[in-house]
Amino acid sequence: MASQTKPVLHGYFRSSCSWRVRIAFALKGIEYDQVPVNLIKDGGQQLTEQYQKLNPMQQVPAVEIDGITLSQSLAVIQYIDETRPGPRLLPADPKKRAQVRMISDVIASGIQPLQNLYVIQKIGAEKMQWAHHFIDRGFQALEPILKQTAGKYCVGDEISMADICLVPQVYNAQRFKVDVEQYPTIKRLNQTLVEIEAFKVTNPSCQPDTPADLRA
Ligand SMILES: N[C@@H](CCC(=O)N[C@@H](CS)C(=O)NCC(=O)O)C(=O)O
Repeated sequence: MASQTKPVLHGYFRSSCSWRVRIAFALKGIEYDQVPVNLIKDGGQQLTEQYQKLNPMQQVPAVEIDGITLSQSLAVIQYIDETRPGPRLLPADPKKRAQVRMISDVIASGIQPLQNLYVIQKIGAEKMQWAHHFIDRGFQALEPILKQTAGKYCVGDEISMADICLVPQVYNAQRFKVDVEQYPTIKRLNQTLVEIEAFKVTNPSCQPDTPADLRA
């Protein structure tokens, strides 16, 4: 049962996983509060004992919603979808739903964890090349998958969790200088999606914790 209290998103403006949740809230028209967790400042506020109580994985996002605390952006998105009205984020058709989950998993399990901050900090001097390699490798797999599944959006013509995962991952790819031109389907989908209001208002460039020099 959805409570009247606004959900609270503990996140970071530039975290792709936090951005996924912001997009889901925006697509559903759900008001929420944001509590910034700066992943860089003070050695990383996600590593504090206090934050660890919210998410033992010491990562953002963590979401307080309906009396529970959830981490893992895909679990949050699916919970929102199952408990709130508004456009479906996972299609009713089982085949399309499986395709949405497949694409979301390629990104959320097969790409993002390999370029996550904690991992690349461990890599050290080679971190740019490392992240570039794994995003590029992931996109080489994602491009033919999307070629098969995409219509206007990642799976057919309805926006879904797959689109929610794609846009923040393309943003990360650009940060790590991956040439998105090599991936025409990914590029086309991203160009379409970034023009949609729910993706625009949740962009890292305009969040409460976006530093002045990165604001657009
Ligand atoms: N599977 C998790 C991954 C969460 C995650 O990797 N979060 C990143 C930011 S996108 C993070 O908090 N990194 C902090 C760190 O690596 O120390 C999810 O989907 O929520």
